[in-house]
Amino acid sequence: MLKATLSSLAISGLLAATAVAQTDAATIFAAIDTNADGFVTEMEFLAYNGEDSKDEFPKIAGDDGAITLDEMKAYMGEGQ
Ligand SMILES: [Ca+2]
Repeated sequence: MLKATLSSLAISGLLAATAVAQTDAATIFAAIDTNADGFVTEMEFLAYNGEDSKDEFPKIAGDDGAITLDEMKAYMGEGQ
């Protein structure tokens, strides 16, 4: 139940980010990082964004196979 709720938040957050690039990256990151270890794995990423986002994951994660908050911020244009 909690997972479904967080999923909705993450998806609407990412959609908002795409639309206006103003959404708080940390909020979205926390929602996607379900085990709160500070890394979003491909499994976590796809669980929240769907299989259609499979090509998107390596663009954000780079070569290490996990997305950090800094990578999320950079992707969302909050890299400063
Ligand atoms: Ca994680």
